[in-house]
Amino acid sequence: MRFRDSLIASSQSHASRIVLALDVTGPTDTRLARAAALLSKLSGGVAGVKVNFHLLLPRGLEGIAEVARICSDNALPLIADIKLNDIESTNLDAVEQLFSKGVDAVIANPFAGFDDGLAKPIHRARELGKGVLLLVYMSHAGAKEGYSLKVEREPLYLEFARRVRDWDVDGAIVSSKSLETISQVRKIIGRERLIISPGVGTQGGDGAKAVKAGTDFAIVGRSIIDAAEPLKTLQDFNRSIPPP
Ligand code: OMP
Repeated sequence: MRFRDSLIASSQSHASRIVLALDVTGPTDTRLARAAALLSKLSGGVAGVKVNFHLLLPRGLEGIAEVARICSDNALPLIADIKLNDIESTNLDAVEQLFSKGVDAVIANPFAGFDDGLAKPIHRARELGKGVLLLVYMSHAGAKEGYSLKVEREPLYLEFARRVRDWDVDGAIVSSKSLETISQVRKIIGRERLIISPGVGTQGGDGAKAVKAGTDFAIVGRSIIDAAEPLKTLQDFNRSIPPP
């Protein structure tokens, strides 16, 4: 089974389109425990989990292995948000380490290119039944300074969307706030690859509108994990963004 199929299956069995960004902050030696406590409350109502440097740095691979164990016990796919963007030998070593500790997919930057950049990590992921997601259009204000740059008279993100299709990775990360971009990317990558959209909630994106435009999954972090009642907030998101 490919990663994209396991995320869809998990989304259906948990009745949710939310990928929970476990971006826990606070003293670094408390973060893993806080992440575990959040997961024990929320795991039944999310499609998947994403970890970023907030958790990757303080406890390294051993910390991630623990998060991966909890995710796997709850049949939740785990994405490592490392925005991979280096030469092939470095990229390959990073994904081998993460995949060996139970991570199911990584986020990579298509700017690195295929030859001697992302080719081997993508092949390795497929061999192992793991996933790669490419950044196609980011959710912060400065995204337009890069992803909208005109190259041969068209914005760069259209080329990045074609890379998602041509490199046959699992999907695209596209801002939930750029509805027109979501529809354009959907047309390029087809139905069989995923669109996963960050920026819902705290950054101002609307998950339901993004889904209407073509998004499959909404990444939500602070709005849920920093809420006074994370479970109730998650349930509200699951009501407002209809599950598949
Ligand atoms: P919240 O803004 O708290 O919901 O968190 C969003 C999460 O998605 C963070 O982990 C970001 O690093 C990540 N993210 C974006 O916010 N924007 C992007 O364009 C891409 C990502 C990402 O790759 O996940």
